Amino acid sequence: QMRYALYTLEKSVLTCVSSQHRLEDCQLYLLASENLCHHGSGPAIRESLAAGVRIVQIREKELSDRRLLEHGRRVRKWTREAGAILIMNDRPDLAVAIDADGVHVGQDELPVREVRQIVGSRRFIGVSTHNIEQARQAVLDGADYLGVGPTFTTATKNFTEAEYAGLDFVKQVAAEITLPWFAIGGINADNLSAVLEAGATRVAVSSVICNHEHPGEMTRDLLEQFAR
Ligand code: 3NM
Repeated sequence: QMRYALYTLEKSVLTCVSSQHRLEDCQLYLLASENLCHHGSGPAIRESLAAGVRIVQIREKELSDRRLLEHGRRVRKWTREAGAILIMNDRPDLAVAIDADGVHVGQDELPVREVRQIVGSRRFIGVSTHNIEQARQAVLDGADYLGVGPTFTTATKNFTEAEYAGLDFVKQVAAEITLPWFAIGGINADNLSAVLEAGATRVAVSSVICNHEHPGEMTRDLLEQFAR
């Protein structure tokens, strides 16, 4: 019995360590929204997975629950086949229903503690942060990764003047936060190098890939910049 207890403990520690590594290794995070995509979010997701994206977020604010469930199950299949992490925006219940790897919440959504009760300890919880105090708090709350932004102005999400963060916030986070984090907001092929120079090692993008005529090409463009 003792040996069994040790075995299951070891197995859960190993699972935990290896899935954390999977997250750390991701450089480019795609947030996919149907209404941003030229040819629908399905093709954008599949093309970017084929081009090397290893983490995808379903970010749909307008689909009915039933449609979101169906869409989520399709994306779960594609991400699993590609060995990629799948995150559900804003909906811990649907993250569990489609067996996503995690859920992402903003500052006005459910706090990490409540989300953890729904999704359990094995799923990732990501938190959007817009200043260093929020970033520190998310770490204390037990988030698994952070969104850090908005780095540049973006039309994808509405921000107040006070929430605008910029490259200075990226630099602050780079200097003190050890949890995996993704710079986000208005990042494209032209400004990515400035974000990496500011200390980011991972970025999250939406429109630059979704809105591109050839999402796979833009994905490769961005990933090549990391390689350099
Ligand atoms: N969250 P794009 S910025 C969804 O700063 C989102 O927390 C942000 O889309 C944050 O790459 C953002 O098209 C929009 O600018 C990201």
